[in-house]
Amino acid sequence: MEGLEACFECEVEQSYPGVWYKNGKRVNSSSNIEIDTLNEKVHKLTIFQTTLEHTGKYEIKIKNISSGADLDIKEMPDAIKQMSEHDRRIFLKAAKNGTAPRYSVRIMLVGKQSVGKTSLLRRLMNEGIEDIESTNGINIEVKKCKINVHTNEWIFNKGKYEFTIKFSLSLFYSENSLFNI
Ligand SMILES: Nc1nc2c(ncn2[C@@H]2O[C@H](COP(=O)(O)OP(=O)(O)OP(=O)(O)O)[C@@H](O)[C@H]2O)c(=O)[nH]1
Ligand SMILES: [Mg+2]
Repeated sequence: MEGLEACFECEVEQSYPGVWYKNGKRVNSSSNIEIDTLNEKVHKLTIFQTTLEHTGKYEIKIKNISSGADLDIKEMPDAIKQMSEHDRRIFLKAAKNGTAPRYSVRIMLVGKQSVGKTSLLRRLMNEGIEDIESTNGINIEVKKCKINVHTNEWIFNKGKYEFTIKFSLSLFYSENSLFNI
C-alpha cells in the first residue's frame, strides 16, 4: 500500500557490484531510496515511502545476470486517507512494524465510605459535585477522555467544546483513600 516501505534483496555467492533498474531505467539512491550492500553479498534496494508511481518491474544486474520482481503498490483506502495526518502516521508506523503502543488506562477509585471517591471522579472529569449522593455498592462509570502522554494534558469533549486539564498523574494517596491507576 502507498505510504509503506518496500524492500528488495538479492543475495549472491561472490561479491560483485550490482545495478538496480526499474522498468529498464537505472534506479539511483535518493532521500527516499536507499541502495545498499550488506556483507558485500546481499544487494538491497529500499523505498522508504512508496507512492503509486513506484509500481513497476525492479531488477538488479550483476555481471550480465539479472534478477527481478514486480512491485504493485495499492492505493491507500479512503478511510486511511481521511485520517488526520497524526493518526495516519501512527497507522502507517503500525502497519510497518506490526504493532503500535496503545495508551489506555483504567482508573479504579477505592476507599472507605464518604472519603470523596465520587467527588474526585467528578472533579477529574471537570464536572460539578453539588448533586452527589452516597454511592450504593459499586458504581461503574464509563467515561472517557484523551490524555496527551507528552504533555500530561487530559482532553475532554463536552458537547461541541473541548477543554484540557493539565496535571501529572502517577499514584497518590490521601488520608483514607487510594487513587490507583
Ligand atoms: N471537605 C471536603 N469534603 C469533601 C471532599 N470531597 C468530598 N467531600 C464531601 O464528602 C462527602 C462524601 O463525598 P462523596 O464523593 O460522595 O464520597 P464517596 O467516597 O463517593 O462516598 P460513598 O459513595 O458513600 O462511599 C460529600 O459531602 C462531599 O461533598 C473534600 O475534598 N473535602
Ligand atoms: Mg460515592
